[in-house]
Amino acid sequence: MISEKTIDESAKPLIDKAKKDKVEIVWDRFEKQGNNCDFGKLGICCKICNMGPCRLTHPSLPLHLRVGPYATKAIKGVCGANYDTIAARNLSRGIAAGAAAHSDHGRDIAHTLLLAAEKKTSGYDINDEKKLMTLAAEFEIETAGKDKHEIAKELALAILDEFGTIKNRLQFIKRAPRVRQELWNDLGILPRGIDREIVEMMHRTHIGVDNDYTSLILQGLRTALSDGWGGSMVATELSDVLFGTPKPVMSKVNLGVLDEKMVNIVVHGHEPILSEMLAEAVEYPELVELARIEGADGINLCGMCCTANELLMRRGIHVAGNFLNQELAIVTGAVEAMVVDVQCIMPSLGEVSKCYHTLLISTSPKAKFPNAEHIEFDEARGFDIAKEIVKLAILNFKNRNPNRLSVPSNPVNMMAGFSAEAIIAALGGSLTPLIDAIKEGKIMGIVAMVGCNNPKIVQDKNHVEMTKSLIKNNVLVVETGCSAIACAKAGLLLPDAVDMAGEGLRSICKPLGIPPVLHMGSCVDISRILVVAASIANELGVDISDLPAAAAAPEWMSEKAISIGAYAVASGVYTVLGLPPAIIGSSKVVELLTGSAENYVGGKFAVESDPIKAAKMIMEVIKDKRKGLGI
Ligand code: BF8
Repeated sequence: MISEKTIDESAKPLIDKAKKDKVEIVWDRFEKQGNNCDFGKLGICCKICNMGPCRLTHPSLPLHLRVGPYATKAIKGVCGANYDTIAARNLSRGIAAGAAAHSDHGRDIAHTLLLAAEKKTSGYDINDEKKLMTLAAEFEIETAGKDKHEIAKELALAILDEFGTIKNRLQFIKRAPRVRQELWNDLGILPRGIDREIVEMMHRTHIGVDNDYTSLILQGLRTALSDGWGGSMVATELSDVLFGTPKPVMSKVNLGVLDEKMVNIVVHGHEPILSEMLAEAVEYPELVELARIEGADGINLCGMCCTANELLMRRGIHVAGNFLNQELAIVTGAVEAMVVDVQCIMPSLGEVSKCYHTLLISTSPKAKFPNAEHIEFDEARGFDIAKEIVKLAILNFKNRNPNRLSVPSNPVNMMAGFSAEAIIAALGGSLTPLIDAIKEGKIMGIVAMVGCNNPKIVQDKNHVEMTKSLIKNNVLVVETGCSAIACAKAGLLLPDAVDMAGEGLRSICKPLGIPPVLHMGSCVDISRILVVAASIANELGVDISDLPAAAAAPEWMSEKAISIGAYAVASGVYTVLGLPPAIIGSSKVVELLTGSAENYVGGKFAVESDPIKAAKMIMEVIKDKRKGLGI
């Protein structure tokens, strides 16, 4: 067990308070786990069929699992699956689950756009007409003589078709450099349909179907590509159409954004559909008045995890924290309601909220929680449901226990809102100044820092240390998800943070008034990073794999992060993970993903838990790529 749990100053006193209040939180449960399952860590256990669960012996297992009554002598599963098949199957199923989560989120946004276009919703409409028209042109939708709702309906239907399309090629793939599209096609990993790749991955990993580890991993990459260049890109683009394309915006971050004197509502999860309505509802005059009548100074809406990032990017709404902060928000005793939708929501929240007065409200028909009140969301009544939830939170204000109240002070200022469009606007209308700065060596390269928190690593430490090291070496860092929130809490998402950057990077960011670390949004918004990378590659007439660029997920934990890593690698990007995936038991799968993958797709994985060493590894790759480009 690590002795230090977090570098987040707003979280530290609340971890102590949880202990004092006798509330079990994530680090307590992590400690109770003891050592993780040794077979599981190596990826050599299989429970895909009921002849098992099977587990294989391995030289790196502890002695008591190799010799004696608890040992296994098996080097194959009952069906005959070997180390490579089992490890590749397990990893590929993780990719399919991650791709499914991102893509189902994308489908929900597309469905909301369809309902909004048909005027069957309450509260939703087309916000960014320019983006609507750009996407309509991309999907070859005739727009002449049609109003925005007709166009939006056709676009929503065309995009919903991407999930099960019989075209055999996702539309957004055309955004990638032509050489990359050809490479995917030649390798047989060009994604054909979003749902199709996920379903085929599940089919192939059923007992007795695809048993060749290379074949499994290649389909894993295709499935991941259907996420990055498919489901996630759909989620991002259509959220922009509905709610607006982000522009630079100032905000505040950490658990100190909760306000002792206000009704605090925390939105947590991923989809912006309900949270956008809540953002409207907290400003509804009758509800603001009700909050005053109930004795509060007002209503304070803030966010957790990627729902936070969605609201932050478009509205500047304050961010309470990232993945490991979710229980601690309730431990403040100041949260009247935590409203959750889907993904990365700990099942423990109901238990924790019972120890305080917090109402945990689940809203998605797909995600129900023990000890939560379920108020099902319906786009047709979006605004009314949001008002109902806000009212419940206000009426819960009086139930606070003043003796259990403790809100940290000193939230940190931050700047966010860097969509691809906002970056281009900040650069004066094109990517050329950025490309010139890269050519001149003022900016050595670009690194995408993404992914989660994980109690195996001191919260935020690796995100922050790695980012600091990279900007010092004149690398522009672009971030999403919990990584962006981690660095925001550390003050790296402020224009003043250029003082921590190398001279070259500083010389570019300072006159533009932008931070050296750009917040590009939620995890589905990694698709924005793909768009920027593809645009730079297209501008230079090269492939993405030729760019001085890399990715890192230093504290990853979710299956979505596995899918993200896989589509980054399949897009040609060197990707460093802070923790190994469960494949170590198969030397062949390890070699494929960290070695020969580069020969296939131009990108590969590396694993390094030391953030400074990981940054150094990335700098070496960036220098090599620069050499390759002759810059
Ligand atoms: O999708 S970074 S812990 S919140 S999975 Fe989850 Fe990981 Fe955070 Fe956003 Ni992404």
